[in-house]
Amino acid sequence: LCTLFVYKVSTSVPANPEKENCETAIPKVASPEAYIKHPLQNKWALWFFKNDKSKTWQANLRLISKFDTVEDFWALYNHIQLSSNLMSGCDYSLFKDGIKPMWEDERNRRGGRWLITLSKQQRKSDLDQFWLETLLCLVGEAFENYSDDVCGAVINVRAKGDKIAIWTTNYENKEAITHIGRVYKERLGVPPKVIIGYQSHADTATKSGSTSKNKFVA
Ligand code: MGP
Repeated sequence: LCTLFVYKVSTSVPANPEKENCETAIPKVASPEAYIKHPLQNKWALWFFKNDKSKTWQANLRLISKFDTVEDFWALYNHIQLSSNLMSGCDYSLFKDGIKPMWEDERNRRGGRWLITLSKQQRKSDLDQFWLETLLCLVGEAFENYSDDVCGAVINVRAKGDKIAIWTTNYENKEAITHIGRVYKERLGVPPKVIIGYQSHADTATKSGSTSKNKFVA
């Protein structure tokens, strides 16, 4: 199999092989860096939601594609629209392969989310940067020992104010949730005096007003 990766740097025969140094006489083997894509710890799936009111919420959710290397992440990221260019009502979701970006998934059922709510002005100043940083936290496994608790992240583009959230698997895992919240807030550069909240999906799904109560804050 190794020979598959061996290639000749020069195919020309040296005029006087005796005088050539060894390096040019031996076919070069490319360094693995040159041809192996850099694997990510997890495989990820990017989903898109478009608000078509004639369809159910689930029917509006579409898988865009999956990736498991650094190179394929950037290829996909560079290929799609920035969130700030999407129509209001659209979402992107990035979830670990095998977890659907919905409350009903077995890995989300008992879970919740760290929610970043943005003002209307922040669409221009912060939205795309915050979402990219969120994606990098996920694919780069920024939450160390607690990365297993992470299911994915969602960005909601909304006229009333955009939202970004990291979804975790169990709202009872206090240690994991507080660690993830602390690191996430730091990575986004949210000032310490600005408080972010974590809510369970169960509360979000059954809320009557526009907000559900925080189980944790960071
Ligand atoms: P939303 O898209 O998460 O937020 O939920 P939005 O549009 O800002 O609305 P708000 O209620 O938070 O102010 C909008 C609606 O989409 C919900 O009320 C549900 O009807 C539906 N919905 C959202 N999610 C994440 C789910 C889900 O995971 N499963 C199902 N079945 N419906 C969902």
